Amino acid sequence: MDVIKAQYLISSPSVEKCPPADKPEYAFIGRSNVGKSSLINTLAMNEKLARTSNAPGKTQLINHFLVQSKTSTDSPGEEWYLVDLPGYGFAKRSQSTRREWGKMTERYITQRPNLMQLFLLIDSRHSPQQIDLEFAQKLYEWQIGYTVIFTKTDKENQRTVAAHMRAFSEALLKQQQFLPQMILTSAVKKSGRGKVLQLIGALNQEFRHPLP
Ligand SMILES: Nc1nc2c(ncn2[C@@H]2O[C@H](COP(=O)(O)OP(=O)(O)O)[C@@H](O)[C@H]2O)c(=O)[nH]1
Ligand SMILES: [Mg+2]
Repeated sequence: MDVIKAQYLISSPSVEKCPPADKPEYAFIGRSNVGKSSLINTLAMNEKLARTSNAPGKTQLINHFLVQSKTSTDSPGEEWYLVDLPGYGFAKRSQSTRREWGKMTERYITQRPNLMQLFLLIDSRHSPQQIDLEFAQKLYEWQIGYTVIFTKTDKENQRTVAAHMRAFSEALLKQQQFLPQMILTSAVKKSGRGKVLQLIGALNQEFRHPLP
């Protein structure tokens, strides 16, 4: 898949305020600083794209990007949304801000009709973190399928990354029955980009307009 164009569209305070659910949508969530915006930039091959969503005041919002792609030169182009969700685990936030974040993201994740896949980003430099496992547990309770993306794999050697991935898988299997698909990425080396785009391309084919 070739990304032809990607642009920032809008930042929304709630699922109701999001753009019409008329295109397949892919959302990214994880701790603040895990690399969500960097991954979106890597997918779009535009280093400046997701910076908009890092602007003060926009960090608590649902940030939509519109992407146009092509799978081959003679196929018609496709349009889909990338969504940069506000991160969790930001220590300086108050209890009430965290509660707001929880309500907004839960409603977005469980109610957005065109959400084809949620990507849960995990920092590959660390052994399993409680906050990530708790969030994965919530997704399991809400019965939301997701794909795990390990970020920053350029920062550690392959053995360490593999050990962290294995430990995370083992921790997940203690709380859920099946393992999600897992993809290793680096925004520095641009690795894993093809795998994520391949998955998105396949899911784009499955997209059907939701009933009103
Ligand atoms: N080495 C390396 N640094 C990364 C990678 N992804 C993100 N970063 C850095 O991690 C920091 C947080 O990234 P950002 O995308 O803003 O995280 P977000 O808060 O989840 O959106 C920034 O300084 C990025 O440059 C990666 O794959 N490799
Ligand atoms: Mg960000």
